[in-house]
Amino acid sequence: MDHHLAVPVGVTLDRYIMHNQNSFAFATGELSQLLRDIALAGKIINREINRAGLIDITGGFGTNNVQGEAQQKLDVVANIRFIRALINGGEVCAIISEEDDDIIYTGNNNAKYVVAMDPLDGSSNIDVNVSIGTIFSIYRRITPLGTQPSLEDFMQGGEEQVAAGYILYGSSTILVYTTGNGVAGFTYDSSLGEFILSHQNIKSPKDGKIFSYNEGNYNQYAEPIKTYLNHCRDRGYSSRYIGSLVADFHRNLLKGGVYLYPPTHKDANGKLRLLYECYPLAMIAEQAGAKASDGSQRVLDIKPDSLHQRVPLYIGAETMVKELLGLLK
Ligand code: P6P
Repeated sequence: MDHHLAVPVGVTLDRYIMHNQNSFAFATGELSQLLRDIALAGKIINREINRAGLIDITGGFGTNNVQGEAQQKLDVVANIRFIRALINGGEVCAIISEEDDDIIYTGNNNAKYVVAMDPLDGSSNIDVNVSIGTIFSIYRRITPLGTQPSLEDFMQGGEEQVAAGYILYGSSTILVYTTGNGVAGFTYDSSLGEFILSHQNIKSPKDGKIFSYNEGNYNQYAEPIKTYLNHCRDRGYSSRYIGSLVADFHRNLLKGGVYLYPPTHKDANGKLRLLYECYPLAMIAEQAGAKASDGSQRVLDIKPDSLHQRVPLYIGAETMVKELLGLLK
């Protein structure tokens, strides 16, 4: 049965999760609780973001993250909030985060799940009030319950994700996730403090007329990429690039479009991170009928080899990605 259609829009995330409780992914309730914990952290971050300008936490923190990028205070706040919510929720035994070099052990060694996350992607956009997002990916651990989790729990590959999602803090705040049975979207109603089901079963258009990439990198791209981009221009497609991955991805998911982050001189494997950006968005894309590739294979088929590895990303409408891949062959 397609659970999504059985649950009317307007219900809360909690009710939606309870309705799906009997599906395999939620069988014993821990994943349900984990999703609630993520939603709670999202509500807290949403509040921090909305008042950031008022209590001066938007500026740089003077520290750098593992990527060598200046940490915006909200980066640090978001990372702490998510880690704390996951530790307190008790369902997660280990976490990797864009903001931390090494695995974060929660001490809940009897917990079944591990989480890979980018707590606040696009944080350089905070000071200029551009939409930013949280991206998360959930795996069932493969190390024995009760033992210390390890790297292998995170190196299972994209196909092993049990859930993936993002929270977009934009003109409204929306949580979008999948557990492998389609994609649902929940819009935050701050007057209720609830995420409300607003997008029952997101299906991305098979084709589109929007292409998203950093024009400033154009001259660094391989010829087939340039050829594809010129096809888009010649057809009069709209070039839309917010410079905030979750915002660009979400717009293309709903409207139909393609986002490209090819290799550049600075980032020979592209800029985006496999474990907590590309894998989760690829799972969502495919569940919504779209596609995600690194230019030679499905993103979900890429074998991971390190926590913070980067891969090229071509993600969006099936027809657009297929045409691009045809040129890359
Ligand atoms: P560029 C933000 O730093 C980010 O990780 C994504 O959110 C965004 O899509 C991309 O990098 C923008 O990168 O090189 O175009 O500024």
